[in-house]
Amino acid sequence: MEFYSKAESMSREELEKLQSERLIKTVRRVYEKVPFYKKKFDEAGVSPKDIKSVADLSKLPFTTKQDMRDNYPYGLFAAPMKDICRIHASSGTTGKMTVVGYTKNDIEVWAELIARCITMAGGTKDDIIHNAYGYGLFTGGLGVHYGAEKLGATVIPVSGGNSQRQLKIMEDFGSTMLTCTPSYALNLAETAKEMHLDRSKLKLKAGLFGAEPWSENMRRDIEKMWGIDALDIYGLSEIMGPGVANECLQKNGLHIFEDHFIPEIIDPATGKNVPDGVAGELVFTCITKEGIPLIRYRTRDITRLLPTQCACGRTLRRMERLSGRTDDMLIIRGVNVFPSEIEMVIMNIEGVEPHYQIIIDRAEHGLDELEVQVEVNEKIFSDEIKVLEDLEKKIAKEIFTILGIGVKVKLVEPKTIARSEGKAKRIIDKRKI
Ligand code: DLL
Repeated sequence: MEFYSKAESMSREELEKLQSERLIKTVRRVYEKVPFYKKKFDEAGVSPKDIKSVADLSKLPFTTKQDMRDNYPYGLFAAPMKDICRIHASSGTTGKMTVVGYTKNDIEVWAELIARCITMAGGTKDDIIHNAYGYGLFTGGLGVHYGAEKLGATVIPVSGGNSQRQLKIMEDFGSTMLTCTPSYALNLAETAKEMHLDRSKLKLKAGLFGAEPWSENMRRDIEKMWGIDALDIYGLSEIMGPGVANECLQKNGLHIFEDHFIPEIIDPATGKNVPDGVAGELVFTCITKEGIPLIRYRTRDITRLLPTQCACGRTLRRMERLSGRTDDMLIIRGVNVFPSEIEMVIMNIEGVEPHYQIIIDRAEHGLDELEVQVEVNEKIFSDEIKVLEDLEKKIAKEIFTILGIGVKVKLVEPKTIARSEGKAKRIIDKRKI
């Protein structure tokens, strides 16, 4: 089978050799060019000479989000500003923005990675890519844009928002692939339904959805609503943007572009590496970046590396769909839960719409309480109170059986929960801590 890059089917030995060469170069580069890394390595008692292969990776100290904040805006750049041709930043709900810079070569590599993602989803230069990720400081829009062009496909830089217009464009311009957040894909599908859009007029065949957590059940809903293959695309600004890992049509985990980023999974509490197959915090080391090559960056994302080979023939290791972020994990009366697990449960229940919100509050007795607000369809909502109450109980019972936590469930009218055009806000934390 032909892949976009020969790196996708390299033997483990070949790949590790390439990774080692690139790692050695990057470590030398950051040590020489970024005072922060020189200091950090010196303090950890490690010198670039100690890094001879990927096996030495764990000798290096971690980089954290706090390090990025402390060196805001350009302190971790390893290239002079005259060589930086683009800046992106993630807004960050807490604290300062995280700022990243790209050299011309970084942009070129990034475009190639996105071209590889699109190819994994079955896309070719014949595709018309409807790119509804936001354009701007967010990496989604421009990241996907350059990759689609690199592949030779046609890109429609529609960005987020104005759903009715999006659908008109999709129909008139013959879009074949949709790229946006999974929550916006649902939002668009809902608008299409309201507009009585005839789906047979659309040419859409696949979508690359990411930038926020979603579940297998959400995939099922999106695929059904659109009649397409819905694939998961992962990335983060600090490491590159979209295109750090992507699902192939096997839909069984995301292939990590290991020729550019070395993944590790660590126990977030101890910082120790865990074996493949065990869940923990995902850590990446950039080995080809010039602008801001981060070493052992703690993403705070939780996943595991899948130990088996993928049936598609790619040898790049896969990570499981993210289960959440360390900072999104809710601890409800001692039980750890991720919002995506709640999503998985509620979206398996008949009559429930894929729109929900989790509200955390601290009750008078001092314990945290969780309320799950879920939209139901018109038919159920207009039913008798008793039917609604029974459904609330059923959902709460299901959450208790599967996740072991007691929550309050509130069914709400169709369209009450705010629709997103980018990343959905699933959690509202009312606790005043
Ligand atoms: O969200 C980059 C991106 C754009 C990825 C478009 C995919 C598509 P940031 O704004 O820096 O970058 O946010 C990164 O979003 O650490 C994850 O917590 C989350 N995230 C990204 N992709 C996924 C995904 C972009 N496929 C943060 N599944 C990451 C779950 C995701 N969470």
